[in-house]
Amino acid sequence: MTDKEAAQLITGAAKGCPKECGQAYAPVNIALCKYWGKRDEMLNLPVTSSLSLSLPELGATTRISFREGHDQLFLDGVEQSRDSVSARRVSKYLDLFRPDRSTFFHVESESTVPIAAGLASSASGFAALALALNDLFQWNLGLRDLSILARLGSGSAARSIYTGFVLWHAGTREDGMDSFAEPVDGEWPGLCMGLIMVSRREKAVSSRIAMKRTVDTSALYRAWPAKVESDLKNLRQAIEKKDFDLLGRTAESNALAMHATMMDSQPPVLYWMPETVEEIRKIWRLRDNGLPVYFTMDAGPNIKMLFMEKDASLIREHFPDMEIALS
Ligand code: 2P0
Repeated sequence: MTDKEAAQLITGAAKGCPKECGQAYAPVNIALCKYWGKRDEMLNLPVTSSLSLSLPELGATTRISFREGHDQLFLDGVEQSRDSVSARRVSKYLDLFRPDRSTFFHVESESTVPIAAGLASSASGFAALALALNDLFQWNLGLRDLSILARLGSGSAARSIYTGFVLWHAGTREDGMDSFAEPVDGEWPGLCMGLIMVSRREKAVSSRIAMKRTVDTSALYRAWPAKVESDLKNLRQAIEKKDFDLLGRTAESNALAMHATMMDSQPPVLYWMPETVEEIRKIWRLRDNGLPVYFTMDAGPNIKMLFMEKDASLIREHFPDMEIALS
């Protein structure tokens, strides 16, 4: 099945009279058990399930309306040239939803996170775009369908449809209709995530390319599905029992294993910078001294620390530049 057929399967039955402008907000999400590797590249179907935590304060607000001639994309108030990577990627996604070939869109998106700095800006961006399209066309789709539509733009966007803990089911169907995200029950007051920005520069290798290279060339990747299965079990148990050490330990180990598979690829992918290693060693030192703090990392050099609110002031003393993203 193509991505266009998948989109039509979902939106085809939806009736509604388009509005002048659609608008939506979607949060960033940080995976505690990562999505790394696809079983279908066109549909962004993952090899494994994944589990994330949304950061409600960080995200993208997107407005979309109709226009003539060609698509127009503004990111944080700046018009993107039509042949830029971002404009081409958005237009390709909008192709899935054009009622006819002469319908074009004006899209404006404001993000509270730096684009392509390993902070999952494509996840909130495509989730907000899918939700804004639903508003524009007045499809009134359910969240499960919207999660599938968001996935067609970027895999991790499937999870940014929700707040809180979110599980994205890998699914087994070839058409991907069972590969959507759902919220996981479990409020966790006091759970904090702090960001350490090692670099705001755009990464040299996109996660899409790094993921494919890992699947194609890493022998270590063969162990990844079993690792994910066990980590998901532990994370669900940690969320249910509010076992912070189990949550932190599992998330940290999952991120390190993902990076190990990248480093094992040919040619190798290494997102870490010297400061990344310094900060990791600092976190481990603090933990050895009894401070419960863990980290996770995505496809970039930046670090997301996990800790409890009761320890926040101590953590801030050690990491004065930390930005608190969830508390
Ligand atoms: C994640 N990442 O679970 C993992 C961990 C990066 C590291 O999902 O090709 O931008 O658009 O489906 O979603 C980043 O990959 O990739 C990602 P596409 P995406 O958050």
